[in-house]
Amino acid sequence: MTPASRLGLSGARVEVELEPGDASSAVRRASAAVRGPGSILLTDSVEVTLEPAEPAGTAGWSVANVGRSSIRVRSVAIVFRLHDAQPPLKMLRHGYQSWSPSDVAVLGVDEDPSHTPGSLELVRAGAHADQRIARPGELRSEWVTVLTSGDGSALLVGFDGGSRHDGTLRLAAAEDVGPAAPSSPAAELRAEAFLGGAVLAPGARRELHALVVRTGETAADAAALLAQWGAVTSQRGSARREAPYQAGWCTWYHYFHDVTETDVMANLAKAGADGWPFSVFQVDDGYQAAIGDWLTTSDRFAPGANHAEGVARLAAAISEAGYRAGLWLAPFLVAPDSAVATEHPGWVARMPGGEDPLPGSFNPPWGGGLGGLMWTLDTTHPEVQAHLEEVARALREMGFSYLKLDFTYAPSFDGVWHDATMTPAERVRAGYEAVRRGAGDDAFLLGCGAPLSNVVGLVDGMRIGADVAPAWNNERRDRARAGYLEMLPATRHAAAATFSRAFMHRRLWCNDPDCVMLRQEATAMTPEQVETWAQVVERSGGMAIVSDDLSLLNPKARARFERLLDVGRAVDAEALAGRGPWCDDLMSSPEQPSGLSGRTGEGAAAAFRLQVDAPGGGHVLREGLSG
Ligand code: 9PG
Repeated sequence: MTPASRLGLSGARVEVELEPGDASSAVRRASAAVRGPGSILLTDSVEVTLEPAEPAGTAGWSVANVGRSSIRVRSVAIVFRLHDAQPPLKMLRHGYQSWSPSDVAVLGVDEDPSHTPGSLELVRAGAHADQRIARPGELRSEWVTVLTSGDGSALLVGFDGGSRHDGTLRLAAAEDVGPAAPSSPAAELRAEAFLGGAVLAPGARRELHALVVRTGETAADAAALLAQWGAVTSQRGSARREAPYQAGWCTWYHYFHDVTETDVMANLAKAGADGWPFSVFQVDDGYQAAIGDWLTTSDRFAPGANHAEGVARLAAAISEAGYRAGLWLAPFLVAPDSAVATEHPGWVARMPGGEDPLPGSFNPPWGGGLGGLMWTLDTTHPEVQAHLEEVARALREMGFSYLKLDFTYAPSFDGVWHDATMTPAERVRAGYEAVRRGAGDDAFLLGCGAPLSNVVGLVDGMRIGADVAPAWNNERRDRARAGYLEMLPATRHAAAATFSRAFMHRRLWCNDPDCVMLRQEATAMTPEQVETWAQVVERSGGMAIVSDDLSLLNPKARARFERLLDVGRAVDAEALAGRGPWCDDLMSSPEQPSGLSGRTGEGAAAAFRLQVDAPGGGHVLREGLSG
């Protein structure tokens, strides 16, 4: 294979999509050819400037409003022609948020999930940067992608950040060539800066995140290319990547919504009595009076006592037992009947073109007055930012120095926002920034349900996959989730994401693969599936948080957790030194990736490869590999 025949990018054009100022007119598109660095006028008001940027292989760019009236920019894109693409042309579809799957699709064969009959906009909005349905035949990936050509050559294209706007890579048949057939993939790659309709005032210019482009010889280079991209993005975003290794306990995957104060106290006592080696003890969903009212407990906590003191009492009990106190909250959601929503209706974002509150999630167990429909706080509003900061500060003062921030994609939705100049990414980030201000620089913030690219530099840990469950597979064929079943809880889904996003660990944050479950009763996992998941967590080097009723765990389970910590810490130390585990079948696995290679130290004896049978939950671990 000569270098000239390798998959690459050539001739490009720039495109802009403008939103109408009012609901009646249509989206406008304009495009122009790129002839080199410099400024290009796309309409009488939109100018895109491309400049060569450092390090080599990255391109800097910006968009400006040179007209006399405000415009609303949906997206700005550089559209590259791909040269020397041989069929099958494959795309790594990296997911948008914590729970979104990452997989490989073939141009001309696979469809974007937004085309699945019955897919809901509320679900799409939480699964992609752009909640609108993709163009027919188009494949998309968020933040970064790797493409491989039939000859094996690989190409990475990614944005070097996501704090100012999301970045979506869209792969499609080249427009002037006709529909892509698997046999003739004349294709275009669209690197789209997604501004979501943010207002650009006359004279305003917005810097866009630079593009990183790297080529590889074979599909097996994908993991190395992603590691390089992760290192660049980490540095650009001042990633918080050095928090201590986390070992802990969490209520969720045993008690779920039914958790009581008695359950928490019983586990706290058991953890102390048996000397479980936890540093953090985290209370999850279920303690709160309502979604949005994070400082007041529900009736299952502090029965008969003062609910205004219940949250502080939890922190005190955990701290007294010698653990770091951790708490779950979904800071940007409010239940319609919560105190915060009824006292401050003006803090809720509005539906596009209307007065109705903007839904952010639908979760029936939460109730809330509308059967589980939750509203979204307007994180661009200064009063909301002050509120989020105060809530975080109050929790910190009670003793919670570990906060799991969940369902945090909600402010990315299309809607009417107090500050219309902010992009979806900036709305999400503004909420996280407020929490960080209140919680303090030394708090451990764990992102969850989070648009990954938006919060680099603000979070210490990040959930990088779907929820585990006390079951390997998820048999729910929920019609409301059409197209997005892989976001539903299943340990199998969490394992696939732990492999595909392994390269992020200790580059962008500490990966949270989700909780370890070691119990052999009150679970639908077989003993082998339990062991498989323990191996996935330990070999990832990521966070190790147990979520079992500790009274169900025997000394064997306890010993297994201690071994998990030994291996996990060793893998994590390698990751901190830049030698973290990698997924070696990212582009070649027929379904989701299933293998992880890495090291627990120096030398051939410390090298390992873990292979998981995704449908069945079996595994093969080989250690002491040479090379
Ligand atoms: C608490 C839980 C746990 C868990 C989080 C999050 O409908 N869904 O797609 C859906 C996905 C994940 C989810 C809940 C619902 O779980 O990831 O660890 O904190 O919330 O409610």
